[in-house]
Amino acid sequence: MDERFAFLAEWYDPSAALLRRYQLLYYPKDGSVEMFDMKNQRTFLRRTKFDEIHPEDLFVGNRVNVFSRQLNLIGYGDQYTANKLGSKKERTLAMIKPDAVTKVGDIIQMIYDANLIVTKAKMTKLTWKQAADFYTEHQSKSFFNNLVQFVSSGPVIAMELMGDEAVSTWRKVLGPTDSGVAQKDAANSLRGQFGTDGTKNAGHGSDSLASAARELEFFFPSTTGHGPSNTAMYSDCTCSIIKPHAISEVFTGKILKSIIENGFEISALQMFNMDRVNAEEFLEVYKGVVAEYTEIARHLRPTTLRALYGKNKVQNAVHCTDLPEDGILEVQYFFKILDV
Ligand code: RTP
Ligand code: MG
Repeated sequence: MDERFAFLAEWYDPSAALLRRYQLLYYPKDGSVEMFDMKNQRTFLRRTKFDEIHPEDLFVGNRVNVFSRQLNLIGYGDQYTANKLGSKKERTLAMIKPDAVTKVGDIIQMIYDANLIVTKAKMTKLTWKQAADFYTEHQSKSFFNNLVQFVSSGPVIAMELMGDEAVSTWRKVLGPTDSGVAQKDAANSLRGQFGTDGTKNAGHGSDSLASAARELEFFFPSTTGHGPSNTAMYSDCTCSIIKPHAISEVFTGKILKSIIENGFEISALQMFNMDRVNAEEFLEVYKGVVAEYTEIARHLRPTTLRALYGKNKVQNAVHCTDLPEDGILEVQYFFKILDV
């Protein structure tokens, strides 16, 4: 029998307004998927080849797109799958500190190069009090005031990272706490490249699974409350959306780097999971607008984001606002309406 991995998956069906549960089977041999409707006890999707699923995306807690349905992988379907794919997966909290926020593109590339993936992301500016709460374990240290002052001095980008041994892997990417030491002993580490000294050291990483759980809850609360607010300004802005295919093809770092190198300031940044209803609502104004930009881009503007990272007219890597006056409206849609 072909090797197969089994998952319990949930999909929110907007037309019936309910959560449907499936068993999702994946066969690595030919990259095919099969779905079984748990409630009605019948096959929902016969075994079909589906190139857009990557084996490394298959673990509990992740979200995968199967034929336009966003499935939440909520459990392993059998012991074999849990042992093979689940045992070492962890989540950790990564934070880009104010001194390295403009390096977000390189940093996201380093995250993917370390075989971790970004499952949540949000730019925020912490108040003094929030930063002090976040670093409460260091309250009694001599560097506490400096640290809190620094971390609340400008925007930070908090991310949830997932992957094998995410806690220690991410700390390895960060390098030694003191940037001076990092420059000497680990020049390619994040702090070796982007840190300045012992306090201004570009990034933070949870130091244990317990800290990771607490720190993820701080930025991305699972139940009550909203967590620190986003940084959207709603003026002189436009809305850029990196599309799902570009994220799974690992272009996020390069795209962000290019946006910054072209002179833009990223004034707000967040990862959203859009359901079909939101996506249709957002794209309503574009109905009937024919855009063949990707092909045109490849010929006329070969260095543009769509020429470099787009595949076709739908999977064109990035959305950007068409009309200047819609920029603020689109930013509001994400950062006011969807960020609840
Ligand atoms: P982090 O918590 O930020 O990931 O860093 P870490 O585990 O490598 O280091 P930790 O001992 O937890 O210290 C937290 C942050 O405090 C600042 N610090 N300044 N000037 C100093 O002596 C000093 N020592 C630590 C750094 O920003 C460090 O990352
Ligand atoms: Mg620490």
